Amino acid sequence: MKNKTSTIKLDFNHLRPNEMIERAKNFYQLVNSRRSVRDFESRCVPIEVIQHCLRAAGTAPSGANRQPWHFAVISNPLIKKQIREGAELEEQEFYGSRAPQDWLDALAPLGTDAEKPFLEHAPYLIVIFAEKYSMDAENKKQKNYYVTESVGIATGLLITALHGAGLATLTHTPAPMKFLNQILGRPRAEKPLMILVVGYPEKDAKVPAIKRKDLSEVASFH
Ligand code: IYR
Repeated sequence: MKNKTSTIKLDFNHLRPNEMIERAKNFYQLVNSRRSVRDFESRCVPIEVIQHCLRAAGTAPSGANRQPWHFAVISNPLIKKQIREGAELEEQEFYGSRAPQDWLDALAPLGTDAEKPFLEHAPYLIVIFAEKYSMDAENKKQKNYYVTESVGIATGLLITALHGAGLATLTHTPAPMKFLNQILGRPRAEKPLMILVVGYPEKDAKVPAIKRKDLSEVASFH
């Protein structure tokens, strides 16, 4: 008895080429209008929007279908304040001494610094954790596979879903991030991957004048 697979019929919608091109173009236009935002309004966002976007993130493919992600959604101002304090401590170290000059030079066009007011201003922070292993029914460690890849794909879907729903995001990665396990009471098996800051951009928010690489620079056809 080797075969443990049970199957269902694939639900797949075949489209005509012109319809495919039109949809692909429209999707590109949608995602091309996304920008990382650093100035957020504190205006509330309905939690249902966040919940649907998290469901979308959870559709990502994952190694051995382990779905090795956890999303901690924070709206409580006291917890946001703790996260800001923890992140700013790390960032002061980073900008003050830890970062090599070439990294600081690379960040200069973005105008970032150790101050992270958006961690308190934005209505939601979503901390994305990668589960290095899970616990099975007998409380034994069960290894997960391709964890960073899987959670990276889920995060991309989450950012895209939030953008599609009319929200702005910022991926924020204070390093190291262990302080997030402590604040949020998450187990050691979970590694914080990033903080996603979510909300509406401030009126007249400015973003750096940067360009995306052309298709010819990022793709080759063989
Ligand atoms: N984590 C720091 C530094 C930083 C690093 C990269 I790479 C960026 O693209 C942006 C910032 C910070 O958040 O300021």
